[in-house]
Amino acid sequence: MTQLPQDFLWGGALAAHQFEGGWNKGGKGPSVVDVLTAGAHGVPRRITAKVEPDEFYPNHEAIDFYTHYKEDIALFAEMGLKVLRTSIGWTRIFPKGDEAEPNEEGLQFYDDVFDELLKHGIKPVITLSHFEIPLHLAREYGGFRSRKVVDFFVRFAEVVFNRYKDKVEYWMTFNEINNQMDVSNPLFLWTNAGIQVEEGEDARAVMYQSAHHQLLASARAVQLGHKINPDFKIGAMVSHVPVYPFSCHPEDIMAAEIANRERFFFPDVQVRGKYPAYALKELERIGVSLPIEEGDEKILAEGTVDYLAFSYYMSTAVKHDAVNAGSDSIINGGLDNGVDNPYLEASDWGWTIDPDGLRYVLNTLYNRYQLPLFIVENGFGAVDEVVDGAIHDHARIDYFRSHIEAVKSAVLEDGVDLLGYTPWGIIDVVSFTTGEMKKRYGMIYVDRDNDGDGTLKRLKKDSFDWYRKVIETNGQAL
Ligand code: BGP
Repeated sequence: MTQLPQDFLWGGALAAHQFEGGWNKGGKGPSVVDVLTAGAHGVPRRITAKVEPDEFYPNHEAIDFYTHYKEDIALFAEMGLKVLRTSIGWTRIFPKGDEAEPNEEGLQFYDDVFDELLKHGIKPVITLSHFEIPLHLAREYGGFRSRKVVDFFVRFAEVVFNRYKDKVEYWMTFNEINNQMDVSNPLFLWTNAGIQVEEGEDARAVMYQSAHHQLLASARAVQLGHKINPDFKIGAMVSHVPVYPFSCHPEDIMAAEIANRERFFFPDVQVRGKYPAYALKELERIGVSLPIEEGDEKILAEGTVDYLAFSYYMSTAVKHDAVNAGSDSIINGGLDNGVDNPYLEASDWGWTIDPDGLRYVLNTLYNRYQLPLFIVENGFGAVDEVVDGAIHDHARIDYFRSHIEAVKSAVLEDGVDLLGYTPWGIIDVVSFTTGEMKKRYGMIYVDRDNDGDGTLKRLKKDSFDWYRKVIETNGQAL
């Protein structure tokens, strides 16, 4: 094979809460992200107690895809996308999460969006929850601390699987389910699992216990989906920031091995159907028991995923004797011994640029799990300038070129089975970690600034035509 497979799924990636807007339209209820304030360079986003804002929540309006979807999908089609990876806003379907019946207006919205995509030959690839747990389930039930939330998630999955069974083939259960392993950042447990850790609680214990419920929810959804449509491909989705040893010092190697468990714990269960030995040992050491009930192990064993999707943005490194040397907990994935890698350059937000890391990750994940992989996020967050109506985003094109080269090496030289590649934020969206519009990923520019001002006009960046040619030539013209 000298070329990527003809059916390689070139696409773009988005998440409902970061681009749809219309946060309370069409009967939609608030989700956990609807109470996240805007951040700014270096200032973390905060979780507020109220829903009705007296503070600015950038995702409430986002880029208003809710009313612009026809225009945006036409642009995606012009680019030649074969798939669009996005999510279903859980609270459009179940505004509070615990209702018996779904909200028809929310279901109709996704019918309209999926029909519009399919009309243009673009297949939707859908994440059930991309940081979108209903706020009511977080506030009233403590999110995935409660076993009841497993049933609410499965009910939501059942409704959308049935409704869209002829329109969607590829599904994922939870976006970046593993980033909550970084319990030092309160945002992740909140957006992944609907949990706020109380004073005096051991965050890691809380995380592991609720993770059991979330893993059950994922496994039950996989089983149910396969019953509803045996052709469904249902995947896990993880963030993979590989941790390199800083040197060949054996203790650095071991420090990296241990740190990488943060990345592997969730997919180890979702792919292999049981808890890995290192996690059971850690639980024993910290004196935590999981809320396992009769039958749970069988569900985990029988609800394994069909493929593994992941996001890749950067790599990091650890040094066994470094303590909190890392410059930022997000960048270093909450690793106490995270350090800067002197061989790599970084984006304006400090995310390292490491295309070889993508080839490394593709090999690591494929050899560990022997399942088809799907890169459902990869991209370069940068400030874009509009000059005479044009955006010359050459740094972004360079980033994609080098990463697609890495993809080709992994597939063509290493034999990795890869389903497709969907760059993150194909159109500018609200940044998740910072809450800014200024950190842009798109190949389509949206005129909206950090304060929410702007015409919302869409403009093609230079990367738009570049990527169109990449897709047209199946990755030959880079
Ligand atoms: C991933 C999320 C996305 C997205 C992306 C880029 O963690 O799945 O939702 O936002 O990262 O991150 P950011 O927007 O913070 O730059």
